[in-house]
Amino acid sequence: MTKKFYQFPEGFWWGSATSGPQSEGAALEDGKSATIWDYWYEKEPERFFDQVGPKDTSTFYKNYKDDIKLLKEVGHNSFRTSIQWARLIPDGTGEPNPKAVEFYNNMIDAVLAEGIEPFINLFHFDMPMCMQEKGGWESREVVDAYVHFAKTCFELFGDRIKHWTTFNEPIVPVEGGYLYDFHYPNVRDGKRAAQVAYNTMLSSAKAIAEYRKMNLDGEIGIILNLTPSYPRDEKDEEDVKAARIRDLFFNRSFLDPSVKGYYPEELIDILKKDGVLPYYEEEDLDVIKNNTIDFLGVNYYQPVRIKKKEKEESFDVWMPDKYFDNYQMPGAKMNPYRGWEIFPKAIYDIAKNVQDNYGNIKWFISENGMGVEGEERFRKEDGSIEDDYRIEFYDEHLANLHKAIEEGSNCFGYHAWTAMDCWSWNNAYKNRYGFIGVDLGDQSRKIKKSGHWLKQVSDTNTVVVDDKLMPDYE
Ligand code: BGP
Repeated sequence: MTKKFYQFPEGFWWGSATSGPQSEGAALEDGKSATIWDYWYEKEPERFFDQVGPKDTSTFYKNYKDDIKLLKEVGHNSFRTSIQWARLIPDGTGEPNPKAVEFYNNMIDAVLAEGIEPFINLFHFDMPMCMQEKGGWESREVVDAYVHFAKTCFELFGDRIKHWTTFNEPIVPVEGGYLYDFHYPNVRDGKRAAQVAYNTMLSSAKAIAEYRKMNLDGEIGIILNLTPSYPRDEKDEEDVKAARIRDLFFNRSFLDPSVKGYYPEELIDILKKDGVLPYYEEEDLDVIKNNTIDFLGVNYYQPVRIKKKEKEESFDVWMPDKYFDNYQMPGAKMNPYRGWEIFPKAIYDIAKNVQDNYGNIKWFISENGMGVEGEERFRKEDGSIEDDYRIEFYDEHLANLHKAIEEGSNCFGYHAWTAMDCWSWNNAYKNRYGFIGVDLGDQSRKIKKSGHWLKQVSDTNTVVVDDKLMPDYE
C-alpha cells in the first residue's frame, strides 16, 4: 500500500476544541446560574438522550489540572474552550463572580504552563436563563449585556489570551431555538429567527469594537459552521438557485458581515420582499462595517445537499424553507450514528471559497470530528479504544485540507472535536468524539488510539495517509 506524507506549514496549530457547558460540569456550583440548557433539562428531560442532562458534563471544572496534562500527552499545542457567561456573571450583567474568575484564571494558567496556546470563545449556545427571560437574542438589552460580558473577559484574561472568538456557530441557536426546535426556547418562526441572527451578528461586531478599544496584544475572530450547500444537479438552474439561497441564509448571513462588514444584497432583498427584515438602527451598520474579524474559525462536519422545492408547502409563519428542500444523495457515505454525510472534499471547497471570495483571510479548522455510538465494542485488552475509523476520518479530511494549503489557502491550524468525550446537547453522551475516553461511572480517562495518532501528527507536523484516502480530484 502506498502512503503519502503531507507536511503542514511551520507553526501549525494542532489540538482540539470543547466548550464550557459541554465539559465543565458543576452546572449550578460556586454561584453559577442556570443556562437555557439547565432550565430546559429540568422542564423536559425526555428531550435528552437517556435523560442525561448538563449537570456533570465531564467534570472539567474539578479535574482541569489532570485533563490539561492529558491534552499535552495527546500532542496539543493549542486548545479551545469557552468561558460560560452564566458562570462568570451569574446575573447576566454586573460584577463577575470571584469564584469563576479564580477558576478561569487557574485553568488558563494551567494550559499555558503546559506550553499549550489557549483559544477562548465567548458564547457556545449557553444563554444564561436570566438573559433568556429578558428576550434572549431578540432583545437589544441582551446584546448590551453580552458586550459587557465580553469586555469583562478581555479585561480579566486579555493579558494572556491571544486568540479570542466572539461566537461558536451563531447560526445554530437560530436554527435550533427559532426554526427547527432542537434548542430552547423551541420557537418556530422565521421572522423572529432573522431578528435573533441579526442581533447576534451585531453583538459580535460590538464585542470586537470593545476589544479593539483596549489595544491588547491578540486577535479576535468568530467560529462559523460552514456547511457548503451542494445542489442536487449542477445543471439544473432551479436546484442551483435553491442551494444558493440556502447558502445565503445559513452560511453567508454570518460569513459576509463578519469578514466583509456587510450583508449580501440578495439576502437583504429576499428578507425585504418577504417582509421579514429584522429591526436595525442605522448606526449598527457602521459598527458591523468597522469591526470585521482578524481570523475565521470553521467548524466542518457534513455538507448540505439541496434541491428545488418539489411541492408547495404551506407554512403558518415565514420559514426560509419555502425556498429549498433538503436532499439525501443516494450512495452517500454516512456516519450512521449521527446521521451525517461524510464528505471530506468539502474542506477543500470551503478553503477555496475563503481564498477566492473572502480575501484569503487567515482561518483554521476549529472543529471537525466523528461521533460514534457504542465505542466499547472497540476496547482492547489494555483498556484503550481502537478507533481506527476516527483516524481514517481525520486523515482523509486533512489530506483535503493539505491540498488547499498547497494551493495557497491561508489556513493556520486544525482543531478536532474533541479531546475528552463530552456532553453533546440533546444527544448527551450517545456519540463519543474524544481522543480520550471518559468513563461516566467513575470519570476515569483513557487515551484512545486516535490520541496517540494526534501526538504523532503534531510532533512531526505531518499526516501520513494511505493512498486509498487521498483526494481523487487532482
Ligand atoms: C458542533 C458544536 C459542538 C459539538 C459538535 C458535535 O456543532 O459546536 O458543540 O457538539 O457540533 O455535534 P453533536 O454534539 O451535535 O453531535
